[in-house]
Amino acid sequence: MKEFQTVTVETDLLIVGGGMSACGAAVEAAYWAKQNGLKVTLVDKAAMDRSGAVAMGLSAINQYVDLKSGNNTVKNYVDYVRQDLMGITREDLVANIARHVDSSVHLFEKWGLPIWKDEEGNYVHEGRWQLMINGESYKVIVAEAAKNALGNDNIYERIFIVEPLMVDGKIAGAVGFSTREEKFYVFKAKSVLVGMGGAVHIFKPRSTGEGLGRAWYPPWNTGSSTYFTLQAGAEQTCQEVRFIPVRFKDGYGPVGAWFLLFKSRATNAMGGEYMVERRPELDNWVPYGKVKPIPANLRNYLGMLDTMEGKGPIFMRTEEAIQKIANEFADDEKGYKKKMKELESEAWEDFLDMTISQALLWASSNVQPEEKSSEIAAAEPYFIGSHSGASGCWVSGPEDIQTDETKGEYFWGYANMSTTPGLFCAGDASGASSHKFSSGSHAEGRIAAKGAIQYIVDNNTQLAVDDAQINELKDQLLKPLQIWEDNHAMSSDPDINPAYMRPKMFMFRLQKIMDEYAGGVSAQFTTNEAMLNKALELLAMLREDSEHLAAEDLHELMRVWENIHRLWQAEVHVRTLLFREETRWPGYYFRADMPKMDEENWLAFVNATWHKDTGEWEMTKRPVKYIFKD
Ligand code: SFD
Ligand code: AMP
Repeated sequence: MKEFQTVTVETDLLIVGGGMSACGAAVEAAYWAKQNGLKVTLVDKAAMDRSGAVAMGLSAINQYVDLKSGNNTVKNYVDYVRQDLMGITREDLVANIARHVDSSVHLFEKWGLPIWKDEEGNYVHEGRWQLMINGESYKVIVAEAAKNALGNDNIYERIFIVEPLMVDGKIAGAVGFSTREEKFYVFKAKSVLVGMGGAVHIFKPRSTGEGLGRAWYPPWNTGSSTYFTLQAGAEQTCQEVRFIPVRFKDGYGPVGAWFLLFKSRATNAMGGEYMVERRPELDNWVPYGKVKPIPANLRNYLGMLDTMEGKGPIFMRTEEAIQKIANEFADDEKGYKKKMKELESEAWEDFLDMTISQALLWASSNVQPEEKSSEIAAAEPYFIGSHSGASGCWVSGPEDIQTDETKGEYFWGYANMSTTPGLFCAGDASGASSHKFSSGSHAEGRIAAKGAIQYIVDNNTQLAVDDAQINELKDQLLKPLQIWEDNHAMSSDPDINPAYMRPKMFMFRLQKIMDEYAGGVSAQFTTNEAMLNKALELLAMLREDSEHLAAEDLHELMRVWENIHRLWQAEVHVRTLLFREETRWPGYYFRADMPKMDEENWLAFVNATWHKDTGEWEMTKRPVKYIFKD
C-alpha cells in the first residue's frame, strides 16, 4: 500500500465540523482569539458552503425568541422546551441559547439572508417562535461569514475526522484523513469544539431500493459527534431521546409550515381527525398531555394510534387549508385569484427551499397541493439534539443562570464544556437542550467558542502527544484500505469475500438490528427488555466484525468510519433505552414491558460514559432540577 503523507497542523482552538454550530463558533472564536493572540482552525468532512443539515437550505428559522418586542421572555421559551420534552431538559442550557439566539438571527439578516417581512416591515412568523425565510442559500451565507472570520488558510475541507487525540484524559486534538488525497491529518490543539451534527441511517429507513439514502435529516451526519466524544471519555445524556418527525411521505417534506402557517388539518382514511378523536389518550400522559402546544412525540403518537389500527393513510389536507385561506377573498375575484397564486407558490417554495425531493415527488406524481391532499407519515428515528430530540453530550451550563441547587450539578467552569477537560460541544453534539434548530445551534456555537477560548487563556499549554499514539491511530484509520488490497482479488465478486465486509453491507446489518429490536419502523417504534438485550448481543458481534471492514478507495474509507461511528451511536442508544425503566416519549419509542410514565422514579436524565481503559459502560441517573418553573 502506498505510504500516506502525515500532515500535522498545530493550533489553539480546533473546531470540528462546518455546520450551523461550527459556523457560529468560527465567528465568535475569531473575535476572542484576535484579542488574545490565538489561532483558530476549522475542519469539515465536506465543503462548508453546503455541508451539514442546512445543505439544501431551509424555509424557516425555527428559533427566534424576539425578546426586544416584549411579547416573549426567556422563561416562555424554557417552558415550551421543558413541556415538549416531557419534563426532561436542562433549563440552564436552553435559557442560555434563548437569550442569545435573536442576535444570531439578526446577523444572518445582516449577512444577506432574506427573511419574510409583512407590509409594516415586521418579520413574518410561521408560528410563535418560527420565522419564514427565502432560505435556499442560508448555509452559503452563514458559511461565508465564518470563512471571512477565520480566513481560508485556517479552514480544512474534505477531511474526515475519526478520533480524538487524548493525553491523560484531556483533549489534545483530533486525527482524520483527506477524502481526496492520500493524506493522514493530525490536528494538535489546546481545546477542541465538536459540531459534527447528529446521526442518520442508524435505523432502517423507509426509503429502500431506488430511493435508498433519502432521509429527512442529512445522510452525511453519521454519529461522529457521539463517537468522538465517547472515545474522549465524555459523558452523554438523553441518548434515548431520538427524534421521529412526521413528514410528507417518501419525500420527507416538512409539516411545520402546513400545520402552523396554513393551519392545515391532518385526517385519516375515514376522514377522522386524530388530534380531535384521540384527545382522551392525552390524559394518560399528564401533566405533559395537557400542555399547549401538545408535545411533538404525543402529536406523533396520536397519529400512530390511527395508523396501527389500520386507519391510515394519514393525509395533510393541503387543498382544504389553501381553499380556506383563499375564501377570505371570495367577494373579490381578482383578489381571490391573486391569493391562490400566492398560496400555491408559498406551498412549493416551502419544499424548494429545504426539501427539494418533495417538490420533485409532487411534480412527478401530479400533485397540485391546492387540489389534492398528500400523505404524511412518521419517519424512521434520528439522533438530533438540536430539534425535538435531545441526544448529545452532557455539558456545563453558564454560571450566571444557575441556582444554589443546580450549580453543583450543571456547572463546571466553562459554558458548553463536556466532562472531558478542553472538549466543548454545540448543536446536535450537545444534549438536553432541544429546540435550538439552525439559529440556536449557531448561537450555541458562539457560546461554546467563547467558553473554549476562555479555557485556552486559562490553560495555555499544548499537551505533548506521543508519536506512538499517532502512528497507532494512523494504522488503525487506514487498515480497511490494506484489507481490501490484500484480499479483493480472492473472489470474483468484490462484494462477497470471506476476508472482509464492505461498509454498505455493514450498515444494512446495523439497520436491521436497530429496526427490529430497538423500535424502528417495522417494529412500530416498540421494544422491550428482551429485544434490547438481543440488540446488544448482535451489536457486539457487529463490533467484532468491524475489524474486517474493507475500503477500495478514500471514499469508501470514509464510509467505513461513518458506519463505525453509527455503530457506537446505536449502542449508546440501546443501552440508554434499557436503563430507563418506563415509557416517557410515546411517539418516539414505546417500551411494551414498561408502558407507563413513572414521574416518581424517572423524572431524571439518563447519562452514559464509556471507559476506554476497561471497555466498560457506566450508566448514571442525574437529577432534573428546574430553574424557571413557577
Ligand atoms: O423545519 C464532520 N432544521 C431546521 N432548523 C431551522 O431553524 N428551521 C428549519 O426549517 C429546520 N428544518 C430542517 C432542519 C434540518 C433539515 C435537514 C431539514 C429541515 C430537511 C434543523 C437544523 O438544520 C439543525 O438544527 C442544525 O443544522 C444543527 O446544526 P449542527 O451544527 O449541530 O449540525 P450541522 O449543521 O448538520 O453540521 C454538521 C457538520 O459536521 C460535519 N461533519 N466533519 C468532520 N469529520 C466528521 N467525521 C464529520 N461528521 C460531520 C458536516 O459536514 C457538517 O459541516 S425543519 O424541517 O425542522
Ligand atoms: P417541522 O416542520 O415539523 O420541523 O416544524 C417546524 C417547527 O414547527 C418546529 O418548531 C416544530 O416543533 C413546530 N411544529 C410543527 N408542527 C406543529 C404543530 N402541529 N403544533 C405546534 N408546533 C408544531
